[in-house]
Amino acid sequence: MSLIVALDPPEGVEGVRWCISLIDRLDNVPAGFKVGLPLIVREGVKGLREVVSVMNTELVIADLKLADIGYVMSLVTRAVAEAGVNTVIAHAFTGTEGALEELLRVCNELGIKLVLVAFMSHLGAAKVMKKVFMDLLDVVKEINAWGAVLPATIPEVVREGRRYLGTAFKILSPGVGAQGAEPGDALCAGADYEIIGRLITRAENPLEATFNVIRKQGERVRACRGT
Ligand code: BMP
Repeated sequence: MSLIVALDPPEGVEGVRWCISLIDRLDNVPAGFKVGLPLIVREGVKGLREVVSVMNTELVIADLKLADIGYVMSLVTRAVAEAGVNTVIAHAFTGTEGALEELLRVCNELGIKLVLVAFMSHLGAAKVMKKVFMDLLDVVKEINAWGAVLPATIPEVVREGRRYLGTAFKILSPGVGAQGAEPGDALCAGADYEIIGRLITRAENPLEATFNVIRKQGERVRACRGT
């Protein structure tokens, strides 16, 4: 299973209820759920805990996009760990000494997987991140993160990331659906998971949309691998 569903409650809904209702409807079919600031800022760690308590997936990701000194990132991580998440996302660009090294120590202590953003999926990211992409991949390697976020919208970046990182790291790729990539694009380029939000969460029938995505991923992967 290569699908992670991003639960970003839209404006005007009650965040906890919105997330729980989707988790319920999706019946733990995806490999994981990712929640982030749109839920946590509005509902706090207490709301996060409520949402996490109904998940029964392999990956329970807090997408905090941490980018601070190690001390502060560690404080935040300890707070969300208490809600039961097993994976945290931080930015790679803060570097190792004084930042990610310390965060990794805390993640290891708490049994949390650390995923680092090495390239983003929106248009403007390419302009800046292209220049430092290899350096960010070096940070992923140096920290020995569990995985890296690389964009489904730019499959060459995923391909290059996979070549450089080898198979010891997971690649998680957002950008499918609302941002333009097709299900399976990133998997064909070497990603382990595609992170998908609105294509599923805003569908009239989210479970049916999930099965459609899984079917398309399978078709695309079979076509690109010639199997
Ligand atoms: P959607 O499929 O609705 O576009 O959602 C994508 C999800 O992936 C969002 O939760 C967003 O925060 C996340 N994401 C992204 O879109 N691009 C990135 O480069 C990194 C992300 O984490």
